[in-house]
Amino acid sequence: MNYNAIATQLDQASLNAQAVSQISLEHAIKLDEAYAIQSISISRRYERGEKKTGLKLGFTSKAKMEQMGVHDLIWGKLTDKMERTHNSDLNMSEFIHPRAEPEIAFRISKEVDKVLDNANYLDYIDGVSVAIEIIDSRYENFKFSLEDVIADNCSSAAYAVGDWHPATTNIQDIQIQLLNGDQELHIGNSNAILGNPLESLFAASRLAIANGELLAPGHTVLAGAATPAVYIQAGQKIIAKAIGLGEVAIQVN
Ligand code: OOG
Ligand code: MG
Repeated sequence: MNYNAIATQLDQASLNAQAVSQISLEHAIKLDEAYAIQSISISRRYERGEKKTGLKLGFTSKAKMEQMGVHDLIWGKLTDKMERTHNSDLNMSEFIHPRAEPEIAFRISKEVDKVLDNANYLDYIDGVSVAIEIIDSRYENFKFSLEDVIADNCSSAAYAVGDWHPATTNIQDIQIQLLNGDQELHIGNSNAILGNPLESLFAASRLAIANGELLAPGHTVLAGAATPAVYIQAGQKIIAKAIGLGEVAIQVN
């Protein structure tokens, strides 16, 4: 199997906002092959000048695993092309079939050189925030196997983080909501993320160390959604809110 060709196909699907068929329908790929394809497709982005802005974890909650029919945690890379600011516009024409989900984000303050845990993590992050992640599977009908979605950089498409709050701000057992204007779309609890969203930061550090993936000051880690994702449409104002973390919004056009 030609990893390069598949990586190019997925990268082009994202660039042209044009869905492709699932790899797994034609090739039996393993997890490590899927991550190898992901790496190549991300290197295409870097070659175009995109800069890495962090890492994201996926399927860290039962709500997400059940919605998408998969069973394991996955991780992907974030770049500056995906980054949006609070209240900025998101143009539907740049995406295939985008969905939004509410997340919690961490800001790295020191290069991650060991696996993080409860005793050391405050030396490595200087902020927590509520975030919106926009996922946009490059596969037709948003359908994939675990390997397919990994190769596709875990559907990463865009994200916006709210104001950064001190790293000691409580993020455990807090309500997290996704809204369209004042209409609630989903409500969840932060502990739906691996029992405690900090576990997601710890897992990101473990994966970064194991794979030689830099997590450097200023990088963002997205912990994964606590609720299912929703398809978005032009005209919506998508807001993620979490108790004690405020809110972040994007305007869909
Ligand atoms: C894969 C991405 C999952 C999350 O927060 O669980 C994810 C997908 O659902 O398309 O970002
Ligand atoms: Mg997500």
